[in-house]
Amino acid sequence: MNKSREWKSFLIPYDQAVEELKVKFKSIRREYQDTNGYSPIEFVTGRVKKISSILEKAERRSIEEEKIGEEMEDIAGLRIMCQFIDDIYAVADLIRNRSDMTIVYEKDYIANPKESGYKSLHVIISYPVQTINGEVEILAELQIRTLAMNFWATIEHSLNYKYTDHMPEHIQDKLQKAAEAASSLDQEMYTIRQEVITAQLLFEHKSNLVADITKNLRNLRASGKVEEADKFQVRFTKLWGTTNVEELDNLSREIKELLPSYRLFFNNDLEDGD
Ligand code: 0O2
Ligand code: 0O2
Repeated sequence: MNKSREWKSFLIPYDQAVEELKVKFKSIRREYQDTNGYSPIEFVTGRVKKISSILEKAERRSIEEEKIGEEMEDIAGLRIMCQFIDDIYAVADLIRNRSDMTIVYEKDYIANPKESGYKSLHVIISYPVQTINGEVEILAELQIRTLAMNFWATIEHSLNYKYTDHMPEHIQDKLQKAAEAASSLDQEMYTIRQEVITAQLLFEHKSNLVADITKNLRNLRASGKVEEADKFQVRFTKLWGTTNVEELDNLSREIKELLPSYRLFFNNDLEDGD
């Protein structure tokens, strides 16, 4: 078998793990949004390490080629971005309680930032992947961080790539200051956490109301109550661009109150009006 095909087959479970884990963490986000309205996960990205980076790291760490799977933890990597620092630990708790992945160990670079100024919580997991040859247990690295930590790490990573091991001192200094500024930003944002969450919940509630009203106005028209629907429509047009959620709530209720009696007659033609 040629080398490139060997690498391809070695990386298959890692590729699959990244795809599966992205789906799982995105589903957690959706589930939180649909139930709580607020999710500790803001967004998720993932990647499989490039072969050149795997080889470079193996050489740097003196890892023999046959031991790469056992000893290199970040071939499969997920980044989970959070709005606030305590969301990071909420996500870590969530991972601890799952039965489909096992935590091998954690590195808390928030409590103990790296010399560079890097902050993130790294959770190394063992994750079972089903392949055509049976189950394979692989390691994956979950980097959990705030948006500010992610901003800093992304920029610093690019600069590191440019300068490799020879980052000029004045740039190192700037990065140190930027890391401190990112931490202050996280702390400042934390002090208005509740306001931010309330605003987001309100936004989510309003989006749901607008969707509901639009759907139920269609249902009302379909049931023949065109005149009533037109009147509601006028009120809705005035209201939907405003922040008057209370009035939107009232409007939504009034429309719904008209619907059930019509449902009896037009059951099959109506969309779900709940
Ligand atoms: P949605 O509905 O846009 O949230 P993918 O292939 O899309 O599963 P991949 O390749 O791992 O994901 O990473 P990619 O394409 O860099 O981004 C993954 C998701 O993160 C995408 O959303 C991006 O929109 C989202 N994303 C990236 N940067 C930011 C950011 O700064 N803020 C926010 N809020 N989201 C960001 P999805 O998964 O396509 O869905
Ligand atoms: P990628 O895919 O380019 O991100 P090491 O031997 O230091 O490479 P180790 O000890 O196995 O790695 O793990 P560590 O240092 O806990 O975490 C490695 C990953 O964390 C890195 O992956 C980065 O993604 C991130 N990271 C760690 N330190 C820093 C830092 O100072 N700045 C930035 N921007 N990111 C950091 P790689 O290897 O860079 O791969």
